[in-house]
Amino acid sequence: MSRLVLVLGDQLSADLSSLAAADRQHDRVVMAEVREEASYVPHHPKKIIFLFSAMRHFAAQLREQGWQVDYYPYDAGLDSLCDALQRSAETHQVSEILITRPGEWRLDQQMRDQWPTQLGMSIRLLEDHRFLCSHADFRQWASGPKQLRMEYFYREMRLRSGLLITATGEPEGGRWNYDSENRARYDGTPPCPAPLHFSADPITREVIELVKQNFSHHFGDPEPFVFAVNREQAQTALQYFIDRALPWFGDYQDAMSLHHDHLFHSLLSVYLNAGLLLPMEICKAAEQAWRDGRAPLNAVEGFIRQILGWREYVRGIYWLKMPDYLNENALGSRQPLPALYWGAETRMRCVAEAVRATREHAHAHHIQRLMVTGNLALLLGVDVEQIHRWYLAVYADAYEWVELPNTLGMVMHADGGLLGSKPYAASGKYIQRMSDYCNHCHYNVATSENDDSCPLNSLYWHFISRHQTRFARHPRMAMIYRSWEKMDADRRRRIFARGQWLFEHPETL
Ligand code: FAD
Ligand code: DLZ
Repeated sequence: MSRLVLVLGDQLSADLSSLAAADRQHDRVVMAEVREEASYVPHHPKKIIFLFSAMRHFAAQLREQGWQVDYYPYDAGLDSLCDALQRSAETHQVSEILITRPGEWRLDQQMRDQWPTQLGMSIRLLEDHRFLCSHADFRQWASGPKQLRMEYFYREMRLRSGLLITATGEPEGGRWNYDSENRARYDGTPPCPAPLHFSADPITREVIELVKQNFSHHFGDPEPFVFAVNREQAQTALQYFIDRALPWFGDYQDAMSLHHDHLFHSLLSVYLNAGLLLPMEICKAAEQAWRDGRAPLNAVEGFIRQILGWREYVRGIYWLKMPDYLNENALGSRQPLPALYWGAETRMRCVAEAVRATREHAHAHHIQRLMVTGNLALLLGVDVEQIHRWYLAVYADAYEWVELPNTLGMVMHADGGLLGSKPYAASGKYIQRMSDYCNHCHYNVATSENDDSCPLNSLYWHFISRHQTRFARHPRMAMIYRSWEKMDADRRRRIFARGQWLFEHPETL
């Protein structure tokens, strides 16, 4: 009797707990490209190409290491991962199934509630040790403070990991957080590194054809496909980032540019989330660059905070709050997702650029996701489930455990302030300050009430006004409400009227 080890598409790590618990002489690995996973949202073609190719490369690597691998390509026609296990169990004497716990609640439930009956055998779910904070540790931390805040979680993670901590247990440089130094606008210097491109090998080329045949109806360009698809290439991408972009990551973290889609961002999330890289190795590589004098502290701290802090924090919140989290909608946002998110023409330059980058790269950087497409969705009151499914579909790094708290919590304030104490609502002034988009836009960012005024300005005040009862007494928003109240009543009426019209007619944006 052997055991089956199911390895999911985002579990491509050699030291995965399920592989560590198995015996390569007797047990069999199962990997499968299946309809259910490839279609639960219309994933960007580049995301599917990346995952199928990386899965095939990983399976080949496991075989080289002596594992028996049952690999079911998409053409095998399997509907679900459970069907793949069934297929392998039919041809081999199987006693048990080992699986490292999946990242998404949806699959975790299926594995616990449905699969054991369907398969007629027990499933052993193992912890995913690739994360730096376990579910149990996060739950314990969350049971302490009255208000959950990422900053305090992050400090604890710094102390636990020893990253950027002195011998006496203090934060390096004397401060925990250098965010205030990380808000520069980018004016073209220093030059951004050219994005690193990997050329497609025969495995990837075959997958590109498969995806073009089967998923051409999904939003997004399948080619050019330039991602790393195995661990070695992902490590090259990490080194490239550390050498060429990390020194400026902090300064330009919040900047946006018409001419540079990626600026100094790492583009590592897609590899990290699939398991080709591990969070601690990335953080240690960044810390070492600082210790060697190759990158400044504000950059390295800012970068480590994203991975050790935000990434672990949103995962903790997801597992703490699911499944109810999915249904939260504190601001009652129910407007349909405008067609411009799927590429329909818009005269808003910032939005057009973010959607174009998304279509071309299956990537947009954090500020584009948060302050452009996210801010617009918040101001327009877009239905939370629709915008969640959009973010889950269009980015190559998107998995529900990381995407949902960012969308529902950080962007839409649908959890009532759990992830961020106040909404990230912003007018066009923010975009103007952090980018060069407004100088090349149809709309006028200096006004709010005219036909050609920046829609974000009118919609911002519309948002402020329609949520007055909820936010007017919020200590960090009181000043905004005072400005709104101080405005001339006629002007206020005109701005609100334009906001209302845009709210009802987003197709005109
Ligand atoms: P960098 O800017 O180089 O940051 C370094 C790393 O930090 C990233 O690779 C990522 O692992 C981590 N990180 C940074 N910010 C966050 C964050 N807010 N939450 C979690 N990890 C973070 N990230 C995903 O990995 N998958 C998603 O599906 C996803 N959806 C998002 C949806 C919305 C609405 C928003 C606002 C953010 C989302 N993010 C998501 C977070 C962030 O935008 C991406 O991690 C980042 O843009 C990836 O590009 P990068 O690797 O160049 O990141
Ligand atoms: C995202 C994805 C896609 C598109 N396809 C597959 C697949 O065919 N087989 C597979 O094992 N995993 C795939 N994945 C990743 C899973 O959806 C992911 O493992 C779960 O959502 C848990 O995070």
